[in-house]
Amino acid sequence: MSKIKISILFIIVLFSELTAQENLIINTYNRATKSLNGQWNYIVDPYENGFYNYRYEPFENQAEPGSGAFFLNSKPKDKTDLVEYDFDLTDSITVPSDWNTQKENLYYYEGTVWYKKSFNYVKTNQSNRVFVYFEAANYQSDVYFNGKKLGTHIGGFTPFNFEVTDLLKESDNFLVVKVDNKRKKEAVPTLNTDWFNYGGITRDVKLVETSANFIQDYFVQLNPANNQQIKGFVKLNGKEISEKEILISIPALKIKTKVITNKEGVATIEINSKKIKYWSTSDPYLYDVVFNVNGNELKDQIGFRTIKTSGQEIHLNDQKIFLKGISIHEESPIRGGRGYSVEDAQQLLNWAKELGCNYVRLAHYPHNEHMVRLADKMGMLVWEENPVYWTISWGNKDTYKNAENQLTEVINRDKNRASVIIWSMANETPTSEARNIFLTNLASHTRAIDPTRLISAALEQTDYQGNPGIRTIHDDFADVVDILSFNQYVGWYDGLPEKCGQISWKITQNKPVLISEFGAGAKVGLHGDKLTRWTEEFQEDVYVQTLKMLEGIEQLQGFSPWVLVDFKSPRRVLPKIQDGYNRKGLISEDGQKKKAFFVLKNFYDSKN
Ligand code: GCB
Repeated sequence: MSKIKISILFIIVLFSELTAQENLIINTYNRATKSLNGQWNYIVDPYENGFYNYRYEPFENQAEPGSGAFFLNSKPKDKTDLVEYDFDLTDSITVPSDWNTQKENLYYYEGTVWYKKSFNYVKTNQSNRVFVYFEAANYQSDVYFNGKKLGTHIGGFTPFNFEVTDLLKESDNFLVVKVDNKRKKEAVPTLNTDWFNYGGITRDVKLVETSANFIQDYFVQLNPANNQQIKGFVKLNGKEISEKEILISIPALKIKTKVITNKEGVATIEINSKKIKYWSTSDPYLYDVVFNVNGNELKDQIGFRTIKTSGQEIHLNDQKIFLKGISIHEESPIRGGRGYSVEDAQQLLNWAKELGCNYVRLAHYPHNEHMVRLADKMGMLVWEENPVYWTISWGNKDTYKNAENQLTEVINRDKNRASVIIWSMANETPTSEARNIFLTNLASHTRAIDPTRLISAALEQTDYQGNPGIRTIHDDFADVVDILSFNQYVGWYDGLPEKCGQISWKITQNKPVLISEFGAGAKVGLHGDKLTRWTEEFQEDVYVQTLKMLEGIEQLQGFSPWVLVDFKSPRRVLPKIQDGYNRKGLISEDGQKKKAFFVLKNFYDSKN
């Protein structure tokens, strides 16, 4: 066995015990919930004074934390008592939303902000259980409820929940969250990215009320090996979960079936039907799937399709498909800042549709659940991406664990969405043995938990045998992926647009090729000749030349140019042109379409 194989094995064994948040409740959209969105009190705490005492020991580790601990939401007991903070006298901030675009003085703030929400809550049934569920908060969240620590979550783009049943009162509950968006070298992503590090509780927060034993999770997808079989599992959470009967029905298929749980509360599902109408981009048909346990019902809207590669082709429902895509960052096209609402998702996907897309790359981190649910309804195929970007600390085992955890959380959340066809492990990561092991382990983990989708990563291209006129993909991870994707910027970072005409491609892997990025920057409304940087004409020419160049790649099965809309990035400082924005959008941040938009639209509209 080679050295690399031994170390891969070692890492697999080492990490097999480290799992993601095991109790993630999926499909909160169709459950009994109470929103905790709205106004929250907040304290900006750059010194983390509310977390550490003056000896720099966390208050939460002290037997008597004292009234300085912010999670206690302390109030003076009498007029002599010293308490140096008061959540209820502070300013308020809207949840969901980043703090940077809500509060002018927090625009570039990276650090800790404490959030507090007080509320009353009466359960509909005494025996029910209650969980607090966060769709996302960036980056680390320490969550406390009625003065007790519930737990910590790491990662800015995936959901997490904690049970509060035993701490919940009918009135005067207080939920305190310490959110810290400090960038760290060993984090995922790391210190260096080309996007804005929005901080805060950026997505919805809700209470989820469930029965004592409830359906926490399920996986219901078409069997990739048999398109007349719906396959997966359903999992209960509670004290009495073994040997339980769960009814599954799909009324439109006249299916009613029973499964029985094992000791872990899990039952496998295998439902055969010859009448399944397949979900597709032209007919995104979703079935109501209904689970029933002890009279408690949970519904979802699920599409059934297969996605596979065959040699150098991508097949949706056994038919070849060309992916007409665009890359998207999750910024609100309506108000700026981190996107969070259904309307934000709607606007972004409507633009993609107008561009003629059947596919979107959701870069560079998991987007809101609204996005993929909407994509399901609109028939838009989706690439979802883990924020393993550029120079991750490949040799650090906690970094690996963190990356695997974030990936597991998005897979858990979206594994029933027909639109999602690709899990992307990483973006533009420099090759090395440690990186290859890291990404290979992520890929094996992904295949183990979701065998129904394809794996990819945005790789980089290089000169073929030292010849800059011929480009190739020379990367060991290319052997692991199902779809060979890479970013390339000939005409922008790499010569001028005419250079596209001088490049040929020699791709040796027998796999479908999906170009994950190409593009050029342009300031909307800036016009000139096509050799003048930042003009719409320059960007337009890069698109014209690139599209011609890509015709020379035999295995090409689609692309997702960079990027739908101009987005904020602190790296982009050129006055009067960038002003803090990456200008490679086909649409400006205020919604104006640039000339290149129409070049791509014409290409997509004329392509089957
Ligand atoms: C890339 C990165 C993307 C950047 C883009 C650019 O290759 O993947 O995150 O924003 O280039 O504009 O340079």
